[in-house]
Amino acid sequence: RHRSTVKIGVLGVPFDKGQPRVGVGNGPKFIREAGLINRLREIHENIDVKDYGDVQYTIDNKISDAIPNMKDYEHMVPCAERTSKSVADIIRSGRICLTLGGDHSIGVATVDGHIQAKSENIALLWIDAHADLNTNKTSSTGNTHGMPVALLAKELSDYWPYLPGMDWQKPVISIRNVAYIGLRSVDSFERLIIEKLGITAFGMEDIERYGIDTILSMALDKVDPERNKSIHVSYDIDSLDALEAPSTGTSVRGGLTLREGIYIMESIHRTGRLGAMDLVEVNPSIGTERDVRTTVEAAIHVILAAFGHSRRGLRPKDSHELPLQ
Ligand code: 4U7
Ligand code: MN
Ligand code: MN
Ligand code: MN
Repeated sequence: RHRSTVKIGVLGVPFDKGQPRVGVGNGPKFIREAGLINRLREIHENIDVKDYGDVQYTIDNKISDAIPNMKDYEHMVPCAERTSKSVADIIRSGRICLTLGGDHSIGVATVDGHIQAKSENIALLWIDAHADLNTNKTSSTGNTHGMPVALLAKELSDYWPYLPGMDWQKPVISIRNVAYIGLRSVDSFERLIIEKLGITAFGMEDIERYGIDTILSMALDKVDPERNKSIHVSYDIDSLDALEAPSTGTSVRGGLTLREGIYIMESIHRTGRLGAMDLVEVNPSIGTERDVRTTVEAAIHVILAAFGHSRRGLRPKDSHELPLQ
């Protein structure tokens, strides 16, 4: 009985220009400093982790102020292009790509990179309090961390103006391959789009009614009915209740418990088909020192579950050496 090797590539994207609050760019640093890499290696003996460091980008002056109501677009574009390339390279090298954000605008890039590497056969689980489904026309904030799913969805491409510098971002995903879990703060235009396109969306009231295990199989039945796709989990820490993850920019009460949040990733791990995971929106500049620790630890628990950490404990390597009769 041997565990199969789990190969992981960790990528930091210290990007904070998709939303107004400083600090979210330090998410990767705080998560690493809490010992992420070694704690991944401790999951079991067949874990192979490589840290690829942080994505660097230089701002593109040619496209400044190009798009109305998309703040700091000239930052988002080059960062996304670099991130997509790195994610694709990591997945092509045979590793599951774990991307640490940064704000959720980087989700455009990570999902794009995954699609590039796996030639489109992916299912996307968007674990979030929010739908991140605004276009520049519907957004009330102009913050691009509320737009990544709208940028990715084929069905919404007609609602966007031409996006200079984003020509690399294709093919995009069909919204039929996307499922939301954890929604509880959806803007009215987002709701309209969800209903009009029949997007698979499970809010907190659905989790209340059916339980997280049933919700997960319902979600996979929709986006991965043959159970053969590479799964991308884009995990916004604000999907967790504000008590579990206080240090985040757009926290909403009444969210997932940490137990539900961990269970989601344990289940996805058991499919054996996790291809990439993003853990975004941890902002160490929000809240007290204790809030930050709570939030970072929640993020780490969710990540460890994704790569096979078992709450039952590890079996000993040599059970015949047990000091028991
Ligand atoms: B996050 C919001 F208006 N919908 O578009 C917007 F409420 O990545 C919030 O999920 C977006 O944290 C939240 O700005 C983006 C707002
Ligand atoms: Mn989000
Ligand atoms: Mn969110
Ligand atoms: Mn947020």
